[in-house]
Amino acid sequence: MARCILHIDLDAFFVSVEQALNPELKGKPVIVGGDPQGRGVVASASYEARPVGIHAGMPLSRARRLCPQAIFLRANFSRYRDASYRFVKILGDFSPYIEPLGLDEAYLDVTGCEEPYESPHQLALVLKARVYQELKLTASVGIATCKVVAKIASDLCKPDGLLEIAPGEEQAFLNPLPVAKLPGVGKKTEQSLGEMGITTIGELASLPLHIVRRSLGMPGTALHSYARGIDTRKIEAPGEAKSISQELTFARDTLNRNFLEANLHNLCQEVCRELRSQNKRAKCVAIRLRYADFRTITRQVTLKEASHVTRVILATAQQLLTKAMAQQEKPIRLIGIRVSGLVGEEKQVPLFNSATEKPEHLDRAMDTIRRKYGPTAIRTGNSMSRDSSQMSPWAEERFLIFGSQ
Ligand code: DCP
Ligand code: CA
Repeated sequence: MARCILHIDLDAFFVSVEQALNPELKGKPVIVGGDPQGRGVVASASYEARPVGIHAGMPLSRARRLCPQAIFLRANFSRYRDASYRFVKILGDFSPYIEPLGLDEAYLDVTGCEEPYESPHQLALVLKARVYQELKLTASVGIATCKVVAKIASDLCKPDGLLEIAPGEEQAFLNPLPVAKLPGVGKKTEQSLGEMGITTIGELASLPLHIVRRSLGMPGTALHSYARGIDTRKIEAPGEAKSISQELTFARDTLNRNFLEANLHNLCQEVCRELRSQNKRAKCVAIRLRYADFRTITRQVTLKEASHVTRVILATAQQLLTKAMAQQEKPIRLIGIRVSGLVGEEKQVPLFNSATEKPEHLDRAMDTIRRKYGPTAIRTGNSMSRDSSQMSPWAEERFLIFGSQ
């Protein structure tokens, strides 16, 4: 029996969450990113802002020039995480086979889950309606017999669309589309294929496999199958996060030690809060520094005992920062922290360890308060100085990255 896969992607996610919370923003060009005067980039743009060419990843300064009347908002990650959680929960009412990708998209295998719906199409309509009723967010949905076709379909019908590719129609659907629509085809692959005179998915599909392999190497095999509408990948439940990281790009390059430490403190707090909410501890702590010339270094150490205590992780990160700054005196553009070697609570450090227990209780109490009243409700020690006016670091902030990077 043919499988029935849905790919569901929320439209203009960060912006739509802001619009759902403040309806005055609806129907207007809205851009979520960092400070438009600074060096941040566009994270999400409303569809009203897109006709002039604004897209994710574009420097905010350029977006401001292209669309001066746009409303610029800073990203509020806890809101997006909350919406994402509720989105995935709704999906769970339609099928247990969910594979979330990032915060705002997921595959759903609904093979055999049609009951009580007349068809996958009707199921998708009900799903879209629920997402809208409960979250005030629109979703675009692709329906197909495999992941790659469902994903391309949802992309093509954005925003607020629904596109079903019937079994057997995959190749005809894909043939005329540009190769760049295939997930995995980036600028470089597009260029390599272009040099071979291949611009559409159909042209790629009709090439003999060994020619594709010669040009693109091993990844060419999968791309060649996808181009022919063949994709046997199953829906995979999200794996355990292998690392948690967060980083920050400054508005101005800096060598100011206090400023760097204050930001490191904030990043550590975020990462440790996430560790605790996942009931995990980390064995390895790494910092990442990007210098003004974009050279990027990573320094890592392994802890004697896995920890999720902010004070412990921060002390380690500070040592790494001290060492790195002693070796290199160039102004810094970006600072990041990553914890990895994650272990579950059952493998925790000895009970009644008075050295770690108190800070841990304090951390947990602070997590509760921040969850209730927002991230700025409490500041401790060094993290306070991040607010001081000569240190306005906020330019670009990516959300917490869970994964194996
Ligand atoms: N995002 C980001 N930086 C990027 C790309 C995306 O911070 N360079 C964040 C903001 C987006 C969210 O991830 O809202 C989802 O990314 P999408 O690529 O799905 O973009 P949108 O949901 O904003 O728009 P679309 O309607 O095209 O899906
Ligand atoms: Ca999206």
